[in-house]
Amino acid sequence: MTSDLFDAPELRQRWTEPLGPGAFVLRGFALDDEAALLSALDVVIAAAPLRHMVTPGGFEMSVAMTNCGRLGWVSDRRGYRYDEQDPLSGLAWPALPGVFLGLAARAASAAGFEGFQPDACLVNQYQPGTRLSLHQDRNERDYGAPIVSISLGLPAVFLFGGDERADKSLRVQLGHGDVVVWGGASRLRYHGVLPLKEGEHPVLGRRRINITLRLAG
Ligand code: MD6
Ligand code: FE
Repeated sequence: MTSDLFDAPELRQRWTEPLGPGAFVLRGFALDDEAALLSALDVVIAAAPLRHMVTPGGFEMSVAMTNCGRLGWVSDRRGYRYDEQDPLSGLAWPALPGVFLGLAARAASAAGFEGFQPDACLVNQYQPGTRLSLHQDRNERDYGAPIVSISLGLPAVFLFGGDERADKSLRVQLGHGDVVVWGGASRLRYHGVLPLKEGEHPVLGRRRINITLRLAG
């Protein structure tokens, strides 16, 4: 078998790995939607370009971000929050693509969360060297809804910690097409991403894209 054939999405395996209570990695879950996800992503980024936001402490984030959906996650000197407007344009964020919504609902359901209807979608772009420091996701209104996170492009090591910053972290490799669903008792666990290793992905090139879907408002 040639390596090309072996790498074909239809021949890659799908399986589920539990990460913790209410948290799962669905390996390869996004592969069937690869083409539609990538073209929807292009539409979103054309309307709301990726940009490096500034933390409340005044540091430029190494992750480049944009959003789609009714609410977008933003950071600036005033703090972190969800906003209905893109601060770059003053306009509403681009619509949440149907392919994102459908995949998010199916992934949530596969993890036991029925009827997931996100209103916020954050797109993160990592280049080699980019990292995301340990944090909790706590700007959402209702912690009862899960978060669905889609990884595309270069692989990354995701750190899945505990409820306290100092707790030991699990290291989870996330690759192209992997989906993490995370809610319930794991919803407020600390997490982050180690500096992305140098590499070239056959579809996305020298980068990793992570798409997180949430019910924020
Ligand atoms: C990332 N993800 O994988 C960053 N947060 O690029 C997150 O910060 C994240 O993947 C909450 C739930 C799932 C996530
Ligand atoms: Fe997060």
